[in-house]
Amino acid sequence: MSVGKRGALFVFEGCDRCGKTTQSRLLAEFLKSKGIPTLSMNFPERESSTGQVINSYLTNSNDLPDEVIHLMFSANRWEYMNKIRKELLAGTTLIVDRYSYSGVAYTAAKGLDFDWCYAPERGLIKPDAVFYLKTASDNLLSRGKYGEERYEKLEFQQKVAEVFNRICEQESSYWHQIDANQSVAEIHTQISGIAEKLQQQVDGQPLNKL
Ligand code: T5A
Ligand code: NA
Repeated sequence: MSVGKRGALFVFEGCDRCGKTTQSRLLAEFLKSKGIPTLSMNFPERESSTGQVINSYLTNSNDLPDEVIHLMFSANRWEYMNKIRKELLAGTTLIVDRYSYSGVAYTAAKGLDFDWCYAPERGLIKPDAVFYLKTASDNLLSRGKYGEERYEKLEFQQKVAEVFNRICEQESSYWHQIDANQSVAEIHTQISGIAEKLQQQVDGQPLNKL
């Protein structure tokens, strides 16, 4: 399938508090200021039918088997795949705060099999770049106490980070490891430089699948 002008799919990943939301917003503003049509999204998307179940799980108001919530997170992404494809092919660049890799990292950190965790993500649209905001988890404690949500505990975050590191090595062709300890401005400068360059390269390139 040949495509004309299409948008880029940029994803932010990392542990809780690493600065994804801050950097997603800055990158979106930057690209818009360059005249590039840009849309921001985040996963989990808590508004949809699966999103409401996920939200009550994360806020500890309902319990589900690990396998079930894993598949819910994945289904939540599948719910938005047609929209994502449509936007990209219409020339809109998407900036997505968390994606399949969070799905894999948070469930594998519980001890479930890595390949099993990846399986339901296969077939989703592959990002053009993943910006991995990396830092030792205890550095993030200085950003205020973790909140009340289910996964916001240091020991668990350290396990999550190990899985992210593994994925980063495995997917090194399009993962960009960024030192999350730098200032907000330094991180933004680094990411916007990479994104601007890649943005010019995606034209005419087909969408790939995970
Ligand atoms: N999850 C998610 C799964 O288990 N499976 C899945 O498939 C998916 C998609 C919800 C949870 O769901 C899990 C992972 C999560 O535990 P969420 O709704 O995306 O995920 O919520 P979070 O991503 O956890 O939001 P965070 O609280 O982690 O924050 P961000 O977006 O990483 O960080 P941000 O930008 O809000 O910054 C946090 C704080 O640090 C400061 C900011 O001002 C803010 O106070 N800050 C910095 N301070 C110093 N230096 C910097 N460079 C800074 N950058 C930001
Ligand atoms: Na959080």
